[in-house]
Amino acid sequence: MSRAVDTDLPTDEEAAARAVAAFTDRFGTAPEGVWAAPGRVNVIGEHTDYNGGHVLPVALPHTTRAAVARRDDGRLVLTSLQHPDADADVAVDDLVPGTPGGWAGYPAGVVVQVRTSVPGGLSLLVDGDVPAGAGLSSSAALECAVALAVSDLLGLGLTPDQLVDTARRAENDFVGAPTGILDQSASVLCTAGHALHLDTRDRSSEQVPLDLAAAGLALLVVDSGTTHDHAVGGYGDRRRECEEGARRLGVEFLCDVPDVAGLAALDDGTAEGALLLRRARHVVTEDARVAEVVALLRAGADPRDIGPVLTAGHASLRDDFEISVPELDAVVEAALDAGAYGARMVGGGFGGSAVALVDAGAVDAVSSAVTERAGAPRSFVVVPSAGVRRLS
Ligand code: GAF
Repeated sequence: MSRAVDTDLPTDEEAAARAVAAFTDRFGTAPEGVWAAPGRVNVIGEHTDYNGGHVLPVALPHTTRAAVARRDDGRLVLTSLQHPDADADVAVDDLVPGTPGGWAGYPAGVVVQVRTSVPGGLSLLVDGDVPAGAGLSSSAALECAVALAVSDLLGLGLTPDQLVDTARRAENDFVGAPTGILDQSASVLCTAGHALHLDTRDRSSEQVPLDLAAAGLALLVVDSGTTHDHAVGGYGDRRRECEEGARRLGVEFLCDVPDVAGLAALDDGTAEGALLLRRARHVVTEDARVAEVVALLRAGADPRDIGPVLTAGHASLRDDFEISVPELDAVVEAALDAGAYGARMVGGGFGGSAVALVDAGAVDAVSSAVTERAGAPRSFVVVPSAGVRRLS
């Protein structure tokens, strides 16, 4: 049976001490500080963030930590406790998109943007517990921890929106994944006990209280065990399809279209028109689902009522956006059959995780069901947690 709660997550103090010890062991001196940023899970609002729409993520209790110190030899030396055989050591002046690659590309993509401020270079040790490749934003957590680290250490004073943009550019321009701002915004802006209601067009946001435990509920995250990679594959295809749909409709973003009826012009009798209509229908209905969930939560409704909206979101991602996989569909079905009020895949798609809204007393039963029926290796209850921060 999979473990339903990650009881082995370190406290911030424990995480900082472990990073300081590992950094000192590796580099022979203590770091100048340790910074942490969380992964995220999105309650609702997938693939709306590059379509001028809304999202509603919560930060995970799982974080990525960066222990950092300045150097004087002009090099960027990167080491990770999770990738012990993949250190990177490169002159700051030699950083170019794609080099270094792999996990080191994410911190390097942040550092390259501030390289005129770090002529001496940096030593950076990474530690963390955000599951990688599980659709829970381990890459954004790494980028955001490093973005706040360089901002603090180099006295850059980046605002929260500037941290988000710095982290996002690392992903888009250095790693080459054409993502929106959902993940980095969640990692920077989320607060404990709340979901972040973000308008990705004007960047206005609202902290929506989310105390599921008080209602006897739990939000269970289920890692399907299938991994994804947004730098390759279908994510970029979906983004291009959405942009083409908006172009044909004469709008800047698909979320400018108020309802599904406004998409009718996409259906021009061709297979491509029908495909663009399905993609756009997901985006427009998903943005409406964010509004529906936020309205229910604001009105103090029974949070069980958001369950069917989550399940409708899964059907839309599966049938219209076509980014689910059989493993995720199986997790959702198993969770619903085991009594979940709602369930859906989360994140960019083509693998990763799902969420299920369940009675607190049913967490073990639903965890067992998704493991036994869908082969999901891991599930845990999310407590909405804090965003990026300095630990020491
Ligand atoms: C990935 C991307 F990084 C986000 O920007 C967002 O588009 C998400 O997929 C889908 O909602 O996590």
